Amino acid sequence: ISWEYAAAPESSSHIQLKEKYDHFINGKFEKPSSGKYFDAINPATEKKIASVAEGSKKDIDKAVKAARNAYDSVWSVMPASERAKYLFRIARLIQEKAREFAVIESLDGGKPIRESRDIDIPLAAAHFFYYAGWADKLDYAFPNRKPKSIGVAGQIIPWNFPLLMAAWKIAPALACGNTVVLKPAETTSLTALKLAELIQESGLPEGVVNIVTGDGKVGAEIVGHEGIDKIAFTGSTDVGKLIQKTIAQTEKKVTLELGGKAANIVFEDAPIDQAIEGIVNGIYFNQGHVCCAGSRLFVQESIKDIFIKKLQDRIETLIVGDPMDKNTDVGAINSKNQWETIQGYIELGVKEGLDIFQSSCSLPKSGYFIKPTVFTGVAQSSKLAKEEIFGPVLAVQTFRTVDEVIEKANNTPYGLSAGVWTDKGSKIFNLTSRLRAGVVWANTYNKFDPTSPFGGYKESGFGREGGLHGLSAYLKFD
Ligand code: TXE
Repeated sequence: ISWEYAAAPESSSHIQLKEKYDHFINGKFEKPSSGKYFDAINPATEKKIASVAEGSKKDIDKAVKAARNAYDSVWSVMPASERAKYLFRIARLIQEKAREFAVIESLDGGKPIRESRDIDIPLAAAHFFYYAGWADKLDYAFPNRKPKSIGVAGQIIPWNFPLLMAAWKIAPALACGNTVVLKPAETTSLTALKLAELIQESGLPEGVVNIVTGDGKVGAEIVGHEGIDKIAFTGSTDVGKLIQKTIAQTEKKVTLELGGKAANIVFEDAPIDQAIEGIVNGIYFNQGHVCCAGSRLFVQESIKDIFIKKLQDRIETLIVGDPMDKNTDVGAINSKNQWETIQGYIELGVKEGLDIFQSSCSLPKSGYFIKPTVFTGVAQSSKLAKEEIFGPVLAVQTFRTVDEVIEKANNTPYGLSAGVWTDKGSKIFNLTSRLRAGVVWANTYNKFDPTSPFGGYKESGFGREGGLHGLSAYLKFD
């Protein structure tokens, strides 16, 4: 199947998808031992775009064996400066193939090509570059602590940033001298397998990275496998809790990056137009499929009416539709399942009698699309204020005082991120120390960088990814 890359300046270039995608085990593409494949669906068209290998216990056994062997015989004993060279090489190969990655990411997952092209793919390369730089400096990063690799890491990733999450997981693990068995999410396997092609091209020793595709059952096989020393998981809080229970009976180490329900707080002294952009980006970036999405807007009562009016006007300008069009702001919802979940929350809000605003744009006839949606007058007790929707749905509440908004913002089982919009630096410092969130952005939102640690409190999980902190998740110390 070939695709026109509508977004590229050189619009004539074609991207070729494979008909069948196999596992990547011990440096080779391997057919699934079950012989079974599942469909990769383009959520913007609802059409099948490829077949993907369905993993099983046998495949995980093979992958873990390969990873263990590579760990013992090559990777853990290789000079760190040599390991770094492979990571640099992979980073450069991602850059070289950036356009191809961007197209596949948007076809497979529904995100606007502008985001895949400008955010997901460059950031994935940046993570490999960043952690390549650390590989031979671990003793300096952790002085007097004698950092050592852990062994084989089992990594389970979600569908909202498929290649980027693979990079977040693989790059620090490898830099620290571990080997990897990674499972992409079942709705977005293709860019991880494209990455496998580059890994092969980079000459990375066989078995250092293994990628097995499939659903949650395959993920559970990784979690329960005796040959794995560390689990890194990003996904739903429910599955995260399940994993923690399983791991509790074992010696395995674990890091969990789970859901969120971030508060984005706008004070009356905020730069209003800048704040509107931040709120829109906070909740409609990647269709709201973002663990740190600013899904709760707290606006100070004195500016509520003007702010909501401006917000609605801005939402009307968002272009919703074909992810492959470079002008698109909001693409397709990642899967039918997720579309139904989000639709269920919208119906619930309507049933609760909340004020709903939806952009008046028209949606494509096929594909899983949802209009950018805002609910106002949402009570703290509403499910829309409490539960992670993971879609383009914003719940608006108001506040009068700093203490009130801190109390409301922290009144959630989650604690991943928050945003503060104000002209007063003192207010920013006050809020950032009192908000129970792993990341607090001030007068900006959704800014990611490989040098910054990312992770949450409470039911948003534990452990940090990114920066120096991201290294310690893949090391043991004396
Ligand atoms: O997540 P799952 P789903 C939240 C978001 C979303 C909801 C459900 O609210 O609406 O979760 O999404 C693998 N053992 N987030 O159902 O099931 C699975 O195959 C081991 C937030 O897609 O958690 C996939 O690779 N692995 C989140 C990965 O876990 C298992 C991103 C995530 O899927 C497993 C995604 C099991 N028992 C969803 N069951 C974020 N924090 O960014 C499933 N998996």
